[in-house]
Amino acid sequence: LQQEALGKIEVANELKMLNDIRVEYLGKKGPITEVLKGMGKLSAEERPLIGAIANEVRGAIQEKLETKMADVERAAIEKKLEAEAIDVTLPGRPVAVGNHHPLTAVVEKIEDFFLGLGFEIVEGPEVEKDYYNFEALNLPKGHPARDMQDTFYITEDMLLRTHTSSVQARTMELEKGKPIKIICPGKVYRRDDDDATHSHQFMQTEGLVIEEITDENIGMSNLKGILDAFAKEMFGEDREIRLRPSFFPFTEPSVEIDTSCMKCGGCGCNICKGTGWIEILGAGMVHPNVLEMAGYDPKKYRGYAFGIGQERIAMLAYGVDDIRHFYTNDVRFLQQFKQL
Ligand code: FA5
Repeated sequence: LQQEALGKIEVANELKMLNDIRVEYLGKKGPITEVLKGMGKLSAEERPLIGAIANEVRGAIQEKLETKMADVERAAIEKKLEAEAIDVTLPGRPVAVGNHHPLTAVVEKIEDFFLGLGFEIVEGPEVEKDYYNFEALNLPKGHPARDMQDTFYITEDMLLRTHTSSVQARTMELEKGKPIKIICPGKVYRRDDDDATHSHQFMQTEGLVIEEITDENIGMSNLKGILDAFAKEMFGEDREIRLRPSFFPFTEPSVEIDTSCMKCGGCGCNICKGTGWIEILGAGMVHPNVLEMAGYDPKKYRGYAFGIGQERIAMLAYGVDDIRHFYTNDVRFLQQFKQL
């Protein structure tokens, strides 16, 4: 019996086979258990003799089974390790790394420039009260100049802000009578038809400086100087700006500022439509009515404000000829800005 069991164990090469052998020879219904069960029927002389033999056979089978099981398990683990082995000499798969969106890069550049001049950054809500977007900026309900900014209304008194000038109004109300020197970057919304230079959602950076009137009054010359330095910082030393008289109800006088087109230099491109100039911002001296509404005495304070169109700046800085590229998330477009 022992020889037979050991022979079977020898050729078994799977755990299941070994387990079957264990049940067959050592299980409850196996021959050794049978022998041990029948011990009572044996004589007193035979009992220790047969008992010793049965135990020896059981011990031998058990020992052989355990060693073989350990061997089979080890072999299985080795096989698995071999199959799952990692070849550390293989070159790694490249990880796709993203990069800054060109608009983010421009916002950061604009912020850096103005922070360097002592401006602080202030933010305001995109869902805005009609009051801060229009009324506090000298644009009462029904004012015809509201048509200049076609508006997404949410209710009669709530809207998606059409410009970051709303943050001007909020800050002035908050600071009441104190000097202010801030920029406010953020998203704005207008019911404009999308084309190469217009988007229904775009970004602006507002600037507002208010100072007490002294002998060294701040005026249009400060505004021009700061924005000229800004254009040179963004587009290079040879960039020029020009001021065109314009109208905004919240500034007097008002100007629109163009910068010379870096792409075509005036000979004709999609960005400047062949004029050689592209409008980048609106600006002016803060209207006395706006100062007064926010609690500033216009005889004691004056200030200037500007609203920069960020996409236009990015288009000029990176030679992008269609504003819609910024919002379509085409990876081929975005990957061109890896250096930013
Ligand atoms: C304004 O929004 C005024 N709030 C700017 C201002 C601020 C004037 C403070 C005086 C004092 P305007 O509507 O012109 O002005 O817009 C300012 C800039 O935003 C434009 O010069 C242009 O660069 C950009 N812009 C306007 N409309 C769009 C549009 N639909 N898509 C992309 N950029 C736009």
